[in-house]
This record gives sequence, C-alpha cells and structure tokens, in this order.
Amino acid sequence: MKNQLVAKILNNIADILELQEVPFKPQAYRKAALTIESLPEDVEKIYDQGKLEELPGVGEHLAKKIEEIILTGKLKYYETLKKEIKVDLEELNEIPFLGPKKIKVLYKQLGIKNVRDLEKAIRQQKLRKIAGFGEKTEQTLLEGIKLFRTKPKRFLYASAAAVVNEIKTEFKKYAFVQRVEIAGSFRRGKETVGDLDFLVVSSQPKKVMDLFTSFKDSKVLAKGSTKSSIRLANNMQIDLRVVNEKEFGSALQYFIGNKEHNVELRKFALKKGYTLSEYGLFDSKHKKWVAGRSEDEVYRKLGLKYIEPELRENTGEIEAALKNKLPKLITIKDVQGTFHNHSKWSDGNNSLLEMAQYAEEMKFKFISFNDHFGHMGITNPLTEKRLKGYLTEIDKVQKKVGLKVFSGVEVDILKDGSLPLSPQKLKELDVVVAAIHLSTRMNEKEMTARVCNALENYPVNILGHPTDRLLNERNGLALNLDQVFETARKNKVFLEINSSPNRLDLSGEQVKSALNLGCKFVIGTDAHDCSQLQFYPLAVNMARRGWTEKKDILNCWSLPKIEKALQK
Ligand code: DGT
Ligand code: CA
Ligand code: CA
Repeated sequence: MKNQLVAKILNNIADILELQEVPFKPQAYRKAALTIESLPEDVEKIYDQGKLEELPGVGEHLAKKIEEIILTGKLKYYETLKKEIKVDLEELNEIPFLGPKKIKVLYKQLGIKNVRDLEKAIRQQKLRKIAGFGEKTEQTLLEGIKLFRTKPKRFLYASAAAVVNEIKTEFKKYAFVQRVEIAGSFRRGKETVGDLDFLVVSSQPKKVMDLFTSFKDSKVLAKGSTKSSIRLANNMQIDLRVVNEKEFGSALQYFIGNKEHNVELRKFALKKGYTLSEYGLFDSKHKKWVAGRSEDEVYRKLGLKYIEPELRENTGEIEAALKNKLPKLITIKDVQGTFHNHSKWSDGNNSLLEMAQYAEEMKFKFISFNDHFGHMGITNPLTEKRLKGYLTEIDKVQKKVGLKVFSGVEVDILKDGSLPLSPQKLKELDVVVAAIHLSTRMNEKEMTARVCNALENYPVNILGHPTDRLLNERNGLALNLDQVFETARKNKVFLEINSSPNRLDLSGEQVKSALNLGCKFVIGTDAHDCSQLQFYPLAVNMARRGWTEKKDILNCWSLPKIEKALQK
C-alpha cells in the first residue's frame, strides 16, 4: 500500500518547485498527489493493470515517476531536488500557516532552515521586521510550533479507507478466513482514526496470524496466537484479533466501541442481570452464555434496538434504543445529488459539462455549481463581468445532460459580514453558498456577528464549511456555533456538511447540536475535479454521526421540494 508515500513525495516535490519559483509544475504535482491520496484502492493495483495514466492529473511523465516510487520506494528526482535546497521543507511545512512561499521568505531573509531556527528567530523577535510578518504572525507561528510538537498522530478516514479495503480484499481470498470486519473508530465513521482494529473469524488462527504479520511493507509490533499488531510504512498501526463464531458479535460490539459506550452498555447489562464482555453476554447468576453470535442478538437480548456504530459515542443512544427513539439514519443511497462544486470557471480542473456528465454517470439526479465569486486569494474567481458567461454556459450544459443543473456561486463572507454581490444579483442564482475564506483570525464575538450578518441580510442558501477547520492542521474559526445555528434556522439557511477529506465540516458532533436546534443540512462535495464528486460518502458519515434522517438533509429530498426550499 504505497498511496500515502506516493502522495507525500509528489506533494513535497510541488513544495520544492514552488520554492524554486518554477511555474505550473507545482500545481500538476499537487493535483496528482490529491488524486492518489484519496484513491479508494491501492495505487499499486492500478499500476499493475497499466492504468496509472487514466487517473485524473496523471500523464505519461508523472506515471513514470509514480512507477519508480512503487518499484523502489524512492524517487531519484526528488532526492536530487532535496539536495538542491538547503531547507527542511518537509518539517517546516508541518507548521500550520507556513507554506512554501513564506518558508522561502524566511530562508532568504533570516536563513531559517528548520523548525528550531524558526523558534529561535521568533524568540529573538526577528520575524516582525520582515514585510508581511507581524507580531501577530510570530504569535501564530509559536502556537503552530507547539501544536506540531504535541500533535497526536491521527490519520484521515479517507486515507485509512484504502488500507481497510485492501486488507479486507486480501483476507477474503483465503478459505480459512470465514469473516473479516473492521471495528474501532473507523467503523464508527470518525473523521480521523488513531489506529485500525480488525476482527476475523477463523478456525485456523495461526494461519491468520502468519498472513497478517507478513502483510507487505509492514513491521510486526506483536505476534500472538490470536492477536497481532503491525505498523505500516506510513506509521499507521493495525490491530487484528481472531475469534470464534460464537463470540463474534460480542467481540465486534466490544471493538467497535467507543469505550464510553461499552462502559455504559455493561452497566446497563448488569442492571438487567447479565454480564457483558467481548466473549459474550452471560446470565450473571448461572454464568450461562445467552448471546454473542451477532451484535444484533446482543442488543436484542438486552431489550434494546440495534444501535448503528456511528451513534455509539455515549451521547444518549442507549436510552434512545431503550425507548425505541433511535433515528432512521440516512444512507449513501439516499443522497440524490450534490451541492457546492467548482469548475474551470474558477479554481476547478474540469469543465462544467465534464462535471455534470460525471455526476450523471454516478446516477445523481442533480448537481449544483458554485464557483468562487469575489477576491479570495485564488487565481481565477468569478467577477460580475464573467458571471453572465458562466450562467449562459450552465444553461447550455443543462440542455446536454439528463440531470438537473443548479446555478450558483460560493461567495466570500467579507470582514464586515457583507457579501461582494448584491442581494438582487444573488437572487438570480439557484443556490448561494456563503463561506469564510479570508481574515480568519477574529475574536468569537466579531466572527459570530460577521457570519450571522451575512445570513440575515443576504439570500444565502448554504453556509459553506461553517467552521473552516482543516483536520490535523487548524482548529475551526472562533465562533459561537449555537448562535450561528440559531440564525441559520431562522433564516432558512442550510448548514453544509462538506465532504473534502481534510475538512468534514460540520463534524458529526456539531451536526447533532445543530439538529437539536432544528437546523437542516446539505451535503456539499466541494469538488474541484470530477473524481472528487465521489467524496460524498465521507459527509454521509458525519451526517450519520449527527443522528440525521432523510428529512434533515436536502440532498435526499425530491427535486420539486429542493427547488421550493431554495427559493429566497
Ligand atoms: P482510535 O483508534 O483512537 O481512533 O479510537 P478507537 O475507538 O478505535 O480505540 P482503540 O483502537 O483504542 O480501541 C478499539 C475499541 O476497543 C474501542 O473503541 C473500545 C474498545 N476498548 C478499548 N479499550 C477499552 C477499555 O478499556 N474498556 C472498554 N470497555 N472498551 C475498550
Ligand atoms: Ca482504533
Ligand atoms: Ca486499537
């Protein structure tokens, strides 16, 4: 499994080329890196099938480089580039708010080569003397260094998914494996996972242990008769345990967790006269086994409805199961279309037609285009002048495809909470996504007022990536979320659940609190490329973790109902 490695090397090359001011090439490397990082399957498999060049953003040239990484684990071109520059880009890049451009300035002006140099320079108050860096930047970077040093290593769900698929596929090839299931935080659909937990049913545990511990490119951390752990090249740890069929359900229940849910469930079992462990549900008095083959059986014997893994966070799910008040969670199949997509009209990589046709192939019933409008630090935003041409092309695309095409923009919420397009002009569009992109360092009171002002005074349909968090990189904006949710509800603004693998914004927990305040949601793919339309199941995870049903998510409604709900 070399997806992570390939993506990392390509990304690092992009950074170096950017530092060297090479035009265009960095974007090409970055695009290919993103494609490979979020691939649902093993890049080696695609290579074996000779299909590397079919991946979006991968041409002959890049395919050769990817081949070299797959075959040797390294890339000569990258090693040469690294020697050319004297800066530890990989390390400095880990610091939030630092990108290749800033790193370059710091190197040229202050000779900063690594995080240690950076910290020293900040302590000596040297950064504030450089144009574009102030006292505030020093503070921000110092916080970033702290975060970098203490950051727990968690993996994005999307990058773990490729590993999960691969292990499942591999294990299913063998007759001595009766079942293989993923448990832990991954099974609960969490946006990041600490490690992966597998459960296997087999009557030949030794064979399973041998198979697992010889998994390619991995290091064996522990090998037992029914339990082993390995570490992959990218540092991801995988635990695997073999159980027999009779205890499979109770073991799965235990390993899906989370821990707090398990603790509560055991307490609940005790009250009912049972003892629950990973080995089964037992009658407390006679120590007799009563259930454990399936999870369903365990919950049922306890007098509870089956609880979906995404709900098992000990936030009231056991009580709801007891009272038969669990939500009927939305599923991937319920999602009829997608909002918030970009094309070449702003910073996307595909044309409107290509995106719409791809969505149609995915059996979507609608797609909403929301190219960036306004100045927001991207190269090619829509302007009032270009808006007409954009809308004309959307009309043309609508005539060529069989799914509904909504017109719209993603407009930046300015510092004062105004939008750079008048309410009248916005009303001419089907779907208005408003989001914050710039001036992100405001205090909670100002930031909350900024967002609420936009929702109250403009015909906004969707609040895009409401918290603006980036997983493993930065926390969300300073916002009083309850106040934002309340304002969204009052103004009939849908809250986005953004599907980008490193956003997943809102989170499941936030969806749940917004739902309790009566809010409604949309799933937005924020696709900048056809293939990114396939990210929507990641948002479905958040929606499920947020207890939502079909009625709560606009993407699941009928087209006439959607159109009505979008009228402003
Ligand atoms: P992660 O890996 O940090 O993303 O989170 P999990 O939930 O996958 O946690 P992990 O891998 O440490 O353990 C997997 C499951 O095993 C966990 O969700 C619940 C169960 N488990 C682990 N430790 C305990 C424990 O001390 N008590 C109980 N009742 N269950 C536990
Ligand atoms: Ca885990
Ligand atoms: Ca674990």
